[in-house]
Amino acid sequence: MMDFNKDKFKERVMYWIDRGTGDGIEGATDRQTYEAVSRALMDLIWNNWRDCERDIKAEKLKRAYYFSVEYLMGRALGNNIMNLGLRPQVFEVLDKMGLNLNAAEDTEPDAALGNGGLGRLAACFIESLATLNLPARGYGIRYRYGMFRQKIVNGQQVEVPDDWIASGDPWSIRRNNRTVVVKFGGRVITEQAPGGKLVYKTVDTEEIRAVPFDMPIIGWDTNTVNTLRLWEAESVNGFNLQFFNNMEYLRAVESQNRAHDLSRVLYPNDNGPFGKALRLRQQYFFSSASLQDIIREYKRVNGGSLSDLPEMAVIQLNDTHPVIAIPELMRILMDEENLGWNESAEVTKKTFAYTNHTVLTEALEKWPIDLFRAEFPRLFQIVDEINRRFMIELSKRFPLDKQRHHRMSIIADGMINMAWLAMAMSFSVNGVASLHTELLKKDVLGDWYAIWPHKFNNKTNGVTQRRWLRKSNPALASLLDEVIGSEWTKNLSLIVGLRDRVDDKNLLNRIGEIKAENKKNLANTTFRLTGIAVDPDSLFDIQIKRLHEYKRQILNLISVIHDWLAVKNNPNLDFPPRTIFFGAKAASGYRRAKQIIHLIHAVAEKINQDGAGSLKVVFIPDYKVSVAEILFPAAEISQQISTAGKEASGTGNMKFMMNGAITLGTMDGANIEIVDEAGVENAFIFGLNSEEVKELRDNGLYNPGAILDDNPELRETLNTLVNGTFGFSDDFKELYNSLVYGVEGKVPDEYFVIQDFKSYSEARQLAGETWKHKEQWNRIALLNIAGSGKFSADRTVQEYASEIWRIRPRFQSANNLRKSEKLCSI
Ligand code: 26Q
Repeated sequence: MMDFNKDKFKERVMYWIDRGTGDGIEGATDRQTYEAVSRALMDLIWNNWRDCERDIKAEKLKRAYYFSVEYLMGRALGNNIMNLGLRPQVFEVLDKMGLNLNAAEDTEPDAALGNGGLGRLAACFIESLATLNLPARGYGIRYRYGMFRQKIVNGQQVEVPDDWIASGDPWSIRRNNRTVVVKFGGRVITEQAPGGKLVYKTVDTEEIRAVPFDMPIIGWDTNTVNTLRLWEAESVNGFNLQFFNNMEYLRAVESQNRAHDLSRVLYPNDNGPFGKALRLRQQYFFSSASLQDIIREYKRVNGGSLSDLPEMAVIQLNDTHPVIAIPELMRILMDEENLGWNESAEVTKKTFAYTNHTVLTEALEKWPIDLFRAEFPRLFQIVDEINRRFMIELSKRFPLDKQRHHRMSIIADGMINMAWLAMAMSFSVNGVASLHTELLKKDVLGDWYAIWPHKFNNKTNGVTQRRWLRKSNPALASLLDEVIGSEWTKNLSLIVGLRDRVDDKNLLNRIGEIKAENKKNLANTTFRLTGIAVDPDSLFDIQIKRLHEYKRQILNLISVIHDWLAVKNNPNLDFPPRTIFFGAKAASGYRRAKQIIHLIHAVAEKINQDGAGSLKVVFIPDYKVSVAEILFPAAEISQQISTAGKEASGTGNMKFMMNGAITLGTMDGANIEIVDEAGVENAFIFGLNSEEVKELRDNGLYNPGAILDDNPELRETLNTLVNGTFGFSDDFKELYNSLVYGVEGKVPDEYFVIQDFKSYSEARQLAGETWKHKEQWNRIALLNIAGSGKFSADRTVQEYASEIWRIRPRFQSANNLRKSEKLCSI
């Protein structure tokens, strides 16, 4: 595909090493090698990247713009080398130069510009978009500090700033020529234009400069290189010389600091709480900058009026975080482009599509009117007018239903409801798994479904098999290449071909051997990160995801305690050796989540030194993309145990599945579809389903006390939280109380931990029993791998492209086909 010349590449690497070290290759560190190779690759893709932009403009292709406050990218170098298909060549060149590619890759800090699922989904999507040659661009914020690094001190989480660009970032390019200005605050004045029309102007605003940094997004086996454009905030005025000369240094840089605050740091809470002005300012900062960028480009390509914008551009809003782009586009169209209200609203409604990622009501974004109006006075007027017109429509349709009017009002009780704003002004709304979309229609967005059912659609999430299978699990990837051919890398539906070989004992064996190797690898990493030696021959049972009560890490932990007690009381019990891995970050202000991390550590310490039943508990600190790439391939059990109805989709569940781990989970989110594809007999499913949960909740029928009366073993297990078994801590007492009595306002425990315990415990045990039979286990693993075809982000993105965005890939005309074969830059 790519015309790669080893000698030329070597020359480029030498050149960049020289520029980096100042004294040639001898003194080159791994980090300098990383930078040099990255820069040499940037040189290599440069022409393709530029041509990609040029072609899209020249052909006037409609483009999709993905607006997201989060992109959880992980490392770039290894992935880019792989997608270029150059791993062996680059390795060889470096090897001959005496440079170590693997060590160089390991110096790259993760680009962790996201919290969890939503941010990683955005990263998978843009990679798939490039691979599918779809004209698309991602927009977001270039946080100076990404997701905090997690240290564990005395068994508790401590957050450390993530200084990911301390040494620079060879993968992003500053584009000064595309700088824009974003305006905050001020006041609105109206003027009479010559024709008599009222014109709105916002004056006395605070101006911030937005500077874009572009990252190339390199597709697999294609010359398409798309762009992720991330904005950095700068002061328009630099610093104040007057103050400086007066030796008032802090005041001199005050406005500079205030500007930089906008892209200073990622908010590390992945489900509210809201109400922080800076967070809203961040959202506006990047939304406004991105819209200005899109419009500038649109005009350059199409000239003149913006009424045809929807023919060239569609904007996908990744949750409500960028929804402020909606009134901002209205403002630009009316106040700057002189379109009328109706036409502006038409254009806006054809431009935006909204993805919802949660049904948790506490996570639905609402902003206080006063805060919103102070920051964006003109946008507030526009939102108010959108709402006024919408309420008129609604009153026509439901004249007497005052309650409905209040429920659906975009502005109510002093707050602006961002999801309602998205519903009113976009043409599409989608959930991220089948159950989730159904719950949106029935529950969270039920009123909106009643008036606009046609806007609703489902797009079940997916993940990129390039990073999550080919790159992270090269041994399994090679086996797949051998058995079904390598096309699965681009077309994961072909992986079902593996099913034909389910009776091939030799193949099952090899799947087992690959897993064993990956487990050894994880055991080594675990020792390096924690000092804990785990038995690579034990069952590897893994739960890795953000720490949240609804994800029920504590259900897992209580079952661990339960098993530990059972073995202590009866040493003859035939439990298989088992290692339970946790990896999770808690939002800095989420007290209960931090208490759970504390408890996991206390339990791990006790159980690991006790050694009963060869049970081990490991908490992997600082769980992130690059560590996930080691965990998924080594997993045998995938824990997906959220309270049914709460996890919108999950995507880790898919990564586990394609790496041959077996799901131990509830009928929640995409687990349901995973079981559909793999067969229910090839997963360990337990617990209430979402309807049963709803029934118990609605009728107040959940009674943890009564369950404990019936289950003395469970009572004894829970008592260990308060009787000092793991030390005395108020944290553990509070956790105990929350499970048994619930908390004020929400009584009893709204996550039904005690309710699901028994069923979970049985499913866990069945999984352990099944695991003892290696061949049967490998068979189930194979059927999971073979069933994972649906969960490629390629499938998801293709659905977005054809059903929502109405965009087509490049290279459809003969003309373009020729271009796709064009050579690379060096
Ligand atoms: C919003 C405003 C203020 C502060 C924080 C936030 C905020 C930040 C991140 C709210 C939510 C998030 C992230 C949510 C998230 O990751 N949701 C997950 O999305 C995945 C991809 O669709 C799903 O698979 C998961 O089920 C869902 O939990």
